Amino acid sequence: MVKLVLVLGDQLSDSLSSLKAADKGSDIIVMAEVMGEAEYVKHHPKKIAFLFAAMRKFAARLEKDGWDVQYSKLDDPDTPASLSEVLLQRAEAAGTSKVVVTEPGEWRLIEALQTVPLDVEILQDDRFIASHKMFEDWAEGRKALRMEYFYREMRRKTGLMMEGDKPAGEKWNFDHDNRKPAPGSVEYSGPMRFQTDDVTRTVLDLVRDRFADNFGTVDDFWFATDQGQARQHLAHWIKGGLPKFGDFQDAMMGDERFLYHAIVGLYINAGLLDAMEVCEAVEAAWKAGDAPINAAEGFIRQIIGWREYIRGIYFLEGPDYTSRNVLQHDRDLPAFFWGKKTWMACVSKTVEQTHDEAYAHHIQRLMVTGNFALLAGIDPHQVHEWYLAVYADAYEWVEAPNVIGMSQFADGGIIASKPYISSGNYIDKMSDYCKGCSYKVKDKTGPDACPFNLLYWHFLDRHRERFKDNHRMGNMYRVWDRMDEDRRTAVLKDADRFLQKLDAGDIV
Ligand code: FAD
Ligand code: DLZ
Ligand code: SF4
Repeated sequence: MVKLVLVLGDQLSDSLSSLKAADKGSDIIVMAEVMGEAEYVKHHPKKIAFLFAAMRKFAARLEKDGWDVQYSKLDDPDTPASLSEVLLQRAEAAGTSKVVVTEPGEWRLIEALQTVPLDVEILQDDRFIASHKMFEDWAEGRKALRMEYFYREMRRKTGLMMEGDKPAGEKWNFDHDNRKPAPGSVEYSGPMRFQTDDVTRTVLDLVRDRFADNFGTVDDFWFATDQGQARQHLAHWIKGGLPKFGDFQDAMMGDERFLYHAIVGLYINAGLLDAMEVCEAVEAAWKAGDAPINAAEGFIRQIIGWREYIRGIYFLEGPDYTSRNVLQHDRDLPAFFWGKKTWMACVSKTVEQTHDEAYAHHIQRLMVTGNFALLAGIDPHQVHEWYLAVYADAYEWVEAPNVIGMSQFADGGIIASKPYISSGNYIDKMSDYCKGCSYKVKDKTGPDACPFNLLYWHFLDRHRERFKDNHRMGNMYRVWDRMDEDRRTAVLKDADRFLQKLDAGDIV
């Protein structure tokens, strides 16, 4: 019987398991742009445009390679609203009930495909290095699922930067060298920017027309939209950005949105770049003496360590993960996350760049917007939906553990052994934001005090019962307890006043 092979927007890889299982002579590739996928959260217009353009180009290439591709465009009048309906429509037309698909990266879609009244076979996504089975075996019986140990297994499994059974340079982790604050200037020209071609131009018009109300813009669109371009970008970054990637990985600068970051997450996650291909290219640069060991190891750890570990957690923890909220935070997401005014320069800059680029780097996501949401007690589900919508690299398998787990501690500490919180001090040390801020980072109380300073202690005070015995937080509580009582009272009062203003919708 003829099979329909459903290829999703983030499955644009030649090596996809569903394509490998298909017969070019008889099977039909189904791809579709549908409102259901574009609207389950209000995705950033650049993310939608990137995916639609990349999907159209991938479909054209498959067709050129001899596949029968049935592609539904969003503005075709007979395109249904959901992927399930597309499958039913295509199945009826082809007189078949058999569907093959590589496992989607969101429980929502897995469940939808499992309940569509067709014979749907879901294959493993073997673009990832660790299978579900490997991760489950690794996790089995462990008290704590710490990434560092998983990463070592992955180094052994891939052989990346290994000398026999020992790590290159005799250390697994060179992070000690990777914590430099914002540099005076950046020597890398940033990600490769691509001219819009005909396919992309048509998609940009469509997205401008249909998604005008979504947060973000398609103006100044520069993303790669096919494998060839993504590879050009990768080579450009390895030459210009990788050598200093490690040093300034945690730094933040108001006028340097990309610093030395790779900007490859969106390409790998959509399938335009392969994770091992990227790591091997980085390893080769290090071997050739073109990148220091702290940069190469640090980067490879992000991909074979963090990225794989995060996916493992998503599938291990199951579909209820995104509704976890152990800290019982219930404040609404403030309007400044959607671009309304805030006096906090760090937040304002991070949101502005997110609006323009559908991108912010890890420390901006974790220690600015994420840190604020956690300290202020924002409902983690709303935080999760925001991150899922606004970043071009966001799909639930990778976004949810990073937000619910790493950033908001809403899973109770599966990923993070303590909450990622900081006062303004950390932001001041790592960035140049505070210089241009209406608040004073050195002020610990009073009308000009940096809100991160106030909320930091407020968070620790209100969650004392949960965290007081956490050995990594003992120092924080000791500092708080040593402060004189008047000072503590003033901090908590000022923090309450700030939160009241936030709740009232005042500009803060
Ligand atoms: P670089 O800084 O150059 O890092 C290289 C690559 O390593 C990334 O492209 C990515 O593939 C991988 N990587 C690094 N850290 C992680 C991580 N924690 N989890 C998974 N992969 C990682 N990453 C996403 O791909 N999608 C998301 O939706 C996403 N949401 C995040 C939300 C929060 C709150 C936080 C703290 C992190 C999130 N991350 C997410 C991880 C990380 O911030 C992005 O992968 C990274 O910023 C992408 O930019 P880059 O390609 O320039 O990365
Ligand atoms: C994110 C996204 C968007 C915006 N649109 C589509 C689409 O129209 N068609 C499609 O096949 N995929 C789209 N995607 C990606 C899917 O949402 C993604 O495959 C799932 O969330 C699983 O990761
Ligand atoms: Fe952010 Fe506080 Fe610095 Fe302002 S002073 S930029 S709010 S950390």
